[in-house]
Order: sequence, then C-alpha cells, then structure tokens
Amino acid sequence: MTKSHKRWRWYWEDVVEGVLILVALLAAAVVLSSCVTTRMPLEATKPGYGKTITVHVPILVEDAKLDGSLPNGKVTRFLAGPELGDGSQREGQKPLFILRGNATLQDVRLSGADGVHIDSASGKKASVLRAHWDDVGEDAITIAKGAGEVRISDCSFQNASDKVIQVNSSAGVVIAGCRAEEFGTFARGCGTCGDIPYRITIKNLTARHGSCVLRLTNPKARGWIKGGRFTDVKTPAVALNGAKISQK
Ligand code: ADA
Ligand code: CA
Ligand code: CA
Repeated sequence: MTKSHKRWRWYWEDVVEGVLILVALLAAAVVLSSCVTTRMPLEATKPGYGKTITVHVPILVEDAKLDGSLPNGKVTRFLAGPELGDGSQREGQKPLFILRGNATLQDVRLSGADGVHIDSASGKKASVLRAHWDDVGEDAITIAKGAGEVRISDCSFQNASDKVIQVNSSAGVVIAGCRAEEFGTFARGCGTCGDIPYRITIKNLTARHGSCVLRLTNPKARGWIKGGRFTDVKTPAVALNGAKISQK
C-alpha cells in the first residue's frame, strides 16, 4: 500500500468511527428522553417536600400568588385536616385552597378533601402550576364559578377514586403537560349545572390506569385532546347530548 493509500484508509476509519460515536450518542439521548417522559414512575418525577402543613380552614389566594418552593428544589406539602373532609366520595367537602381572580398556586404537593376550588372571573386568569397530588380526595381541582380563563400546567395527580378535574362553570380551561395515575375520569363538565358553555383543552397528558380522559355531557360543551400518552385508559373521550370533543 502506498503512503497516500494509507492516509485515505485512516481518513475513512476516522469517519466511520465518528459516525458510530454519533449514532451511539443519539441512541442514548432517545433512551434517556423516553425514560424521562414516559417510563419514569410518576412518584419519581415529583419534587421532594421539605415541610408539611395541615390545613384546617381553606386558604384563600385572591389576586395573589402562593408559591410553595423551598431551598434545594423542595416544595411545601399541604394535607387536608379532618375539618375539611375525609377525602372520600362524599360530596360537600371543603377545599384546601380557593383561588379567586388573577391567582396562582405553584410548587406544592397536596392531598385530600376537595383539593383546589377556583372562582374564575371574566377577564381574569387563575393558574395552578407544578402542583402534585399524592392522594386525590373527592376530586382535585374544581372550577367552581365564573367565565374566566384557567391554566393547569405541569401538575400530577395520583390515586383519584373518581374525578380529577371538575368544571362547574362557563370557564375556558387549558390543562397542559400534566400526569395522572389511577383515576376514574380525568376531566369532566358538570352534569347537574345546566347547559353551560365551558371549553376544556387537554394537551400532552400522560395518563395511566384510568377509565376516561374527558367526559362532556351538554350541547354547549366543547373539548379538545391534543397529543398525550395514554396507557390502560378504557375510553379516552366521551361526548354526550351534542357535546363536541376534537382529538388530534
Ligand atoms: C358531582 C355533582 C356536582 C358537583 C360535583 C363536584 O359531579 O353532581 O353537582 O357537586 O360533583 O363539584 O364535586
Ligand atoms: Ca364530586
Ligand atoms: Ca368535589
């Protein structure tokens, strides 16, 4: 082999080696990202808690922000005291938090009773961000009043015997990037509140072991399910009585 042939062979060996390293790196990235987004158990994706507060009377957050962040990436955990309810399927239990107007609840863990109630108002926006339910009570989030906007992002919900998000008013609700494990119905409109025109959008939900993702039962109700990963979910969308759900 001439000197110049040898140089070419080294050149090609280097190129092949480079391509192989690139392919290996890409494969590792794909495996890692799939672990983070789909395979990692929900429990492992939640922030740890550094402090626990038992709530005996609902906490009102009105035109304000309640941020449960603590140092070192930890958050505050809120547990329902017995005065709020026992977290069973009995109706009429009290919430741990009431969000009213332009209110935000963020970076918390919580459990029990009737979760979070939102009194929305036209022209205002309530947000629930990075809130993690260890054990959902009667339900987790209720849009109780008003025709405002509600954003529920990057939250997680475990162990709901029935509903997770309940919409009882004519609000526009966007639920994005959330995770749910063990539930009956993830989000539903009120079945006893008349023909109210609410809108529910569910984007990129990761759901495991549930019966239904979105259930709408009145002719003015509209829903959208965009993206998401559902494992062992019996019927993702149920639209009754002229309600419309679009799925992409
Ligand atoms: C049930 C009940 C509604 C409402 C809802 C809730 O769906 O029929 O009227 O109370 O629960 O907000 O928990
Ligand atoms: Ca209920
Ligand atoms: Ca409830």
